Amino acid sequence: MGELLGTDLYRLDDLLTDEQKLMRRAVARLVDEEFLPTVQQHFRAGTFPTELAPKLGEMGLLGMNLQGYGCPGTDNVSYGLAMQELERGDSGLRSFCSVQGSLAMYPIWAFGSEEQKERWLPGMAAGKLIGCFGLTEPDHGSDPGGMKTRARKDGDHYVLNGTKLWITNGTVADVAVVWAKTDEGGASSIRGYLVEKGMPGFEAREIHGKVSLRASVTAELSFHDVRVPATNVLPKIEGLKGPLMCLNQARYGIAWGATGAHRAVFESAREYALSRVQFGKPIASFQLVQKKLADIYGELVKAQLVNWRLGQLKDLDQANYMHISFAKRNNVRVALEAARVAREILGANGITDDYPVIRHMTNLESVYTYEGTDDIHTLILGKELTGIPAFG
Ligand code: TGC
Ligand code: FAD
Repeated sequence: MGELLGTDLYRLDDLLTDEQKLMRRAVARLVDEEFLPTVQQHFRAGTFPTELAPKLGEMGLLGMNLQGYGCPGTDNVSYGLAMQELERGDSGLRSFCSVQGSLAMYPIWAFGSEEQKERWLPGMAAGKLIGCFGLTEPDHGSDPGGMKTRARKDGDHYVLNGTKLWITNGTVADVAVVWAKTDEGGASSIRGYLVEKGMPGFEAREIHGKVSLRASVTAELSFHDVRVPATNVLPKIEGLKGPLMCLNQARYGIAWGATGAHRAVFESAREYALSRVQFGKPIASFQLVQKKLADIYGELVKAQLVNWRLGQLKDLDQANYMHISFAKRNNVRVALEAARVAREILGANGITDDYPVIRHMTNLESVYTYEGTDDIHTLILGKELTGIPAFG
């Protein structure tokens, strides 16, 4: 897992198959040759290179671990390795793929009708159609069960009203998977609705002013009496469990992705420490700097091992949401700390986007919050360890 580093001290790559290593190399090449040369420009402009979507599709990176309907159906370690490489580029790139594959394609794949799957999945896998996922609302983030968005049955349609906030890919999406309660109320009445671009009453507005995850589209979605045909309701799921099952898929990808950002800041700090001379020596020769590098690297190896075991469990269908919370919480936390320390090693250069470190650092602040905040994952673990839910 550390092949590109040239410092795979723990020989983690021995845990991978040749096929997994080849796939990782192909994704690394895409990131190095087609994404990294433009990331600074996109980060500054607050844009995402949507034109990369067909290329991501061609490489099988959209809905990668799903079977059929044009999806490659890879094992979960391969999926994780790909997310790691993408986030070595930028969290925005991994986010794009996570939302498309795990939050928009997965619910259609797992809970959709045959007609819905045929209609959406092949185009989404190819990157020709884009999806987004609307769960969070202005007044309900960590507690999505309290959502206010409502769907009222009216003949063979549902009439949707409400607002979803912080929606990745919101303004570029052809289809939004929107979670809403039916007018009967109660948690079990939460259903998923496929809201299509252009449906009257549906609007997506981009959110500006982000200082984090700038190379990613984030939007507010509003629904004013949007008439959604009953055939666009996901038939095979009801209740909060539906969106939470999608989050498990995406959180798994984030646990791997965070180690990509972690590796990028480690490599940048190591290279800088070896070339920056102060007091007549490279700063890498000072004990305090070596300690910082050793700490960053040690946590990286541990996070990668957690991911590898998690991937194994997931392939055996034995990973539950507690395992995924453990990995998301640990790996994002240590990546963020690594980015802060790496920033310190770069001195004043650490605050410019000419180096990748502060871009990753600010991105990781979003990753720390989305897909369940660090606090929420702590409480999920706490509940597992004590049997006592402490959410409310
Ligand atoms: P609670 O009563 O505990 O659970 C309701 C039902 O769901 C089941 N369940 C899960 N099932 C599958 N996976 C999980 N992770 C599950 N967690 C719970 C549970 O067993 C129960 O089932 P049943 O059959 O008994 O009904 O629900 P609660 O209301 O107390 O909430 C629990 C809590 C706080 C853990 C949950 O709501 C939560 O995870 N909150 C965080 C919200 C969140 O993560 N939002 C993310 C939005 S999407 C996003 O951020 C995308 S970023 C995209 C990007 O750019 O990468
Ligand atoms: P809140 O829930 O209001 O939390 C505020 C603070 O209170 C946090 O520190 C939290 O940990 C703490 N807190 C809350 N409850 C508890 C508790 N019980 N105990 C202790 N502390 C608590 N959502 C989507 O649906 N789709 C998307 O595509 C999407 N993309 C996103 C992209 C970005 C860049 C960002 C930043 C967010 C995105 N989100 C998306 C929303 C994200 O999932 C939420 O921001 C997240 O779930 C937290 O909700 P909140 O921001 O409302 O914070």
